[in-house]
Parts: sequence; C-alpha cells; structure tokens
Amino acid sequence: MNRMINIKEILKTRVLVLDGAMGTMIQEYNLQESDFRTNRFANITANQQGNNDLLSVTQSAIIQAIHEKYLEVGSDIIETNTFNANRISMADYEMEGLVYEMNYESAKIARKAADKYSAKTPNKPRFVAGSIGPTNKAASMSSDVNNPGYRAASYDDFFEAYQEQIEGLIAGGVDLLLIETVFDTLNAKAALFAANEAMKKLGKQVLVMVSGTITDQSGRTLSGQTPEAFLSSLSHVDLLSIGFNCALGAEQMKPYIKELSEKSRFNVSAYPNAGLPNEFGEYDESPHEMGLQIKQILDDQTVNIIGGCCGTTPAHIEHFVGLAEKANARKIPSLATETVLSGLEALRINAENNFINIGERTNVAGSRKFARLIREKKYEEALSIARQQVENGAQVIDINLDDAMLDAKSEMQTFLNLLVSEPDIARVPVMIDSSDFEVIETGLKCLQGKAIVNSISLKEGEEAFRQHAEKVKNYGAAVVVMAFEEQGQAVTFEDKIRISERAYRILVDEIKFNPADIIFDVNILTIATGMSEHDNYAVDFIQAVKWIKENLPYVKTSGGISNLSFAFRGNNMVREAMHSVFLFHAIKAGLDMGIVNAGMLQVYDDIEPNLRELATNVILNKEKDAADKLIDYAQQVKNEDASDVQKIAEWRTDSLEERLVY
Ligand code: THG
Repeated sequence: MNRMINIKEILKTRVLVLDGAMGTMIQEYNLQESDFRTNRFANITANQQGNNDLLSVTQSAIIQAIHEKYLEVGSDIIETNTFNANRISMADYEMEGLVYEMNYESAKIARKAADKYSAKTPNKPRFVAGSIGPTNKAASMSSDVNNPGYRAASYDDFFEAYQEQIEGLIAGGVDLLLIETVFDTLNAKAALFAANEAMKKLGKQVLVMVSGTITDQSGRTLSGQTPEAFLSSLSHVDLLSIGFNCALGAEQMKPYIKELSEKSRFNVSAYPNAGLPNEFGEYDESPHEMGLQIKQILDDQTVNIIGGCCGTTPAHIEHFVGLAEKANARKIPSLATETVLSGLEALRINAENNFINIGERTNVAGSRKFARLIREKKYEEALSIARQQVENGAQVIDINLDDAMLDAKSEMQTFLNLLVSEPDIARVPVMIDSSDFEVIETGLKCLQGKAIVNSISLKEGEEAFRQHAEKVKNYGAAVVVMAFEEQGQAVTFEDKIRISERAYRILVDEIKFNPADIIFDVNILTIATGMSEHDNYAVDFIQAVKWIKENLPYVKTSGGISNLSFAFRGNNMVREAMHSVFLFHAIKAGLDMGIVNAGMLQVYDDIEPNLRELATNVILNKEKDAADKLIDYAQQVKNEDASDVQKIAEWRTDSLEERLVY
C-alpha cells in the first residue's frame, strides 16, 4: 500500500523513467535452444528458442542482470519479463501449463532487483510493473478475411488468460500492472476486468497502467480507434497512467501523446521504439537521436512517464534519465466530468452538443423488416439498416434482438461481430438493448468501444440491480436506468423522480458508478389512446427529465421517442409531428438523447401549423379533448392519403404516354 501512495505522490513532482527493451538485451546473450529449455523442458516438442519469457524460469540470472542494468542507469520503473506470458501466446510454445510460474518467477526477479536498488538509493524508490502484452490474437477483429464474424479467441478466453497471468504477477510482488502495446481495446478491457477479479481474489490492490500502440499513419490503432476513442474505452478504471508505446518512434508518437495529455485525467506515459524500423525490421536510433525527440516531448510537458520500447538499451535510458531530471512533469488538467462514449470514434455528450439521435431501426421488435432479415439470417441486409441509420444522422445505434423466435444471445454475438467489421457503422457507439442481462453481457463482450447498456432497473430488486450495475461498470459501459421498481413501472412524475433518485444513490454512493455514465429513462408512454389517465404522460416525462437534470449531478437522460405515438401507428405524418413537438419541449427540459427513427424527424418549424398546435395541445395536455381533435385530424389526413392512393392507382391505368407525362 505504501509504495502505491508513494508513486502517485512522486508523479506529481517529477517525470518517472521506465526501462527499455528486454528483447534487445536478451539477443546480446546469443542464447541457444538448449539455454532456453534446459534439462527441465527437454521433453517439450515445440522449439523454445525465442520464448524469452521462459528465461525467467530457466535463466533467471540473465533476466535479473538485465533488470539491474536498467536500474543502474536510473530507471524508476522496471517491467517484468512477461510480455507474452499468457496461455494464448504460450500455446505456440506448448507452454500453457507454465504461465503462472513464469509470471510469479518474473515478478520475484524484478522485485529482488528493484528492492536492491531502492536500498541503494532510498530517495529514489524503484517500482516493478507487471508487463501484460496484447497476446497474438484480437478480440474484436477477424483473422479470417472470408469470415468477418470469426474470432480466433473470445472475450472469455482473454479474460481467463489474463486473470491467470495477473494472479502470478501479483503473487510474485509487482507494484503495478502495465497492460501494454494494446492494438485492440477489447483485449485490454478483458485485461482490466481480469485485473479487478485477480485483486479481489488475492485481496491485494495494485495500480494499473495502460499503453496502446498506433502503428499506422492514419493515427488509429490496428483495430481502428482514434486516440480519444481509445481513451474513452479504457477510462472506466481509475488508471495510474495511460499512454502509447512501441510503433513508429518518438516523433510519430508526439501528436497522439499531446492529444492524450489534453484529454486524460490520468498520468500520461510514452515509451516509443528507437525510431522507424530499418530494412531488417530493427530499430536503431541512437540514444542521442532518440533523445532529441524525447526532449521535445518532455519540453511540451505532455508526459508523466517516459521510457523506451523496441531497440532501446540502457544507454538510451541513461540519456532519458538525464533529460527527465531536468524536465517538468505534465500537470493533469482539471477536466469537467463528461459523458464520452465511443465506437471507432469518440462521442462527447455535453451541454454544448445538440441532442443525440439513437437509431431505433435495428430492433426486431421495432422494425418488421429488420426482424425478418434476422430471422432469415440475411445479415448483410440487416447491417444495411444499421448503415442507413448512421447515414441518416444516428450518432448511436440501438440494437435489440429479443424475440421469442430467436436465440437472442447468439444473434447478438453474430450481428455485433459483423457490425464491428464495418468501419462506416462501427464508428458510432452501440446501445445494447435487451431485457435479458445475459444478452447484454454477450453484447458487451463483442465491443471494443464504450457502449451503452439498455437497460437495468430496480424491477427485480436492489440485489439484482447492484449485480448488474457492478458488471456493467467492469465491462466499461454506460448504462440506461429505466424507472422501474419492484412494484412496476413509474408512471407519475413523483414515482419517476423517486425511483431515479433511489437508483442514483445506489449507483453513485455504493457502486461508485461514474454519474456521467448513467442515463435515466423515465418511460415515454403512449398518449392519445382515448384513456384519460394517459393524457398527462408526456408532461410527467418532461417534468421528470427537468427535475433529474437539476437534482442528480452529471447524469444524462434519454427515452424511446416513438413509443409516444403508438396510438397513431400507420400515420407517419402525425407520428413525426408528435415526435418533433415532444422533442422541442423535452430537449428544452434537458433531454440529452433519444431513440428515434433517424432521418424521419420533422423540423419543428416545418410542421403544418394546425397539426403542430393539435400535437402541442396533446403533448402538453392543454385541453380535455385535445386527443380527440388530433385523432379527428389524423382520420382526415388518412382519408386524404387514401384518396391520394386512389389517384395514383388511376394514373397507372393510363396509356404509356400519359403515364410518362404523369
Ligand atoms: N426506452 C429504452 N429503450 C427502448 C424503448 C424505450 N427500446 C425500444 C423502444 N422503447 C424504442 N424503439 C422503438 C423502435 C421502433 C418503434 C418504436 C420504438 C416503432 N416501430 C414501428 C411501429 O411499431 O409502428 C414499426 C415500423 C416498422 O415495422 O417498420 O414505432 O422507451 N431505454
């Protein structure tokens, strides 16, 4: 515990230096197959040369000597020799069975080395970070070009592999965990969840650092995320630091580090490779050359932790230590508590942004066409509905596959795995809509971005609510909380705000859920049904939204807009007008987002004035017979529509020439 508080305090005062590459140093020892495997592993069939992580078990003296070289030149933090020590990567070496021991022994070696130097320089304590690499597989990308929905390993595979690795690291005595070289954020999210489980199981807390890698000039991760989307996807955990490593060298990394520096509430780290790779794929920037770039990053004051990745040696690190000693640490900016969601790109939801449209059409209960396509397994066409929503302005897409005729869990997985392979759709965040929490969990295991869970509620009591909320938090999603409780659905203003406040207190006070990640939906119910007890539903909703935004800090509000007008099914003109009038008032009251038919929203000022007034009277419950008047109007429009249809039918009977004229 002491060392944990210590490193946070030290980071406020100076830039800490990570060590350099382990692999580059191991190469210098020219180790042969027999050095790697020793007698202990004589019977393993797979070749072990190159299995560097095995050396912590078979050549511990060499690994310790390398750690000490970096400590000798002034590294504050050294990384354990465990970058590939997980059962997914170790399968290549048939060494899955050795994973725990590799991590445990590696941590012990690094611990011993760090403690030795902490004793030598008591005013400069040294720390051990457990290195957790990305594995050789991707959780959100297909490794089969002909099958975009295929995944070589599942979220659960990653979760289990990481938990095993992390338990070894923690038991071996690391101070920190460093989830590094992240190229697919879903892998990293599984590692974060696993870290939480491992700490709980072992009853020991360690701090967590994350470092991604941007390997192409487009400025995106391999899985397609922008730096801001990457940051948003991993900010649900209180990280010690976030940053970038490896990749194309310090110069290329600079702008991405700057962006993190501006947007991150965590410390920022950078440990690039020694320049661009040469023709042999090696990195050979000298300490001096690389130091020029590192000095610029330090001068910009955009980092709190600096170091080196591939190709960097103790000579590089020695140079960086000298630079870091003279540098001022980045000051963490005071950032407003904001809601930031993501797909491949980030979506900020704040007072300056307009209302957020959530596309409703990828819902088997809300679109007959989508339901049919899913039932017939026409996924390409089903995806085109999602694409159309995004093209029509949806900034989030709601996906619901709950249907008695469907296996919703498997459909959710299939559909999302396909969807995330389409960059024009996957750029927006996903809202996973299901009344079955298992379906929601299945969905969360497919999405690297920061998604929205739709929804949880107090319907089944506080215990289930807590359990669901805790899980959503660990998966790193935002959550829609519906105004339901044990006794049923909130209909009145009083019930809506009472239940919302009750949920808020549990989420924020007990579960420590980020309030900016809570979205209250206090039930948009159908009005103008002919039943007078429904007349005030819209007013109750709008007033409850206003109260929530004034009384429950940082939360957002949402609702399913099309529910409002179910009484006018089949009459899109009236429905659209009702939605626009409703939104006009609800947004003024503070409604942040809504599930809508994107592209089918009328501009308020363009609604035919008579219709607009009738709709307003119904929505704001202004007069007793407002609904009747709107129903009369709708009937009249319908009849006109019908006569239009008649006209259209008539012209079809005309001659070709006349038809063309028409
Ligand atoms: N709150 C939250 N989630 C929700 C809702 C909500 N999810 C579902 C629903 N309500 C929002 N989604 C829709 C989607 C479609 C329609 C209504 C709400 C709709 N569909 C046409 C109809 O039924 O007439 C179907 C048209 C067609 O088949 O093409 O109106 O309130 N959190």
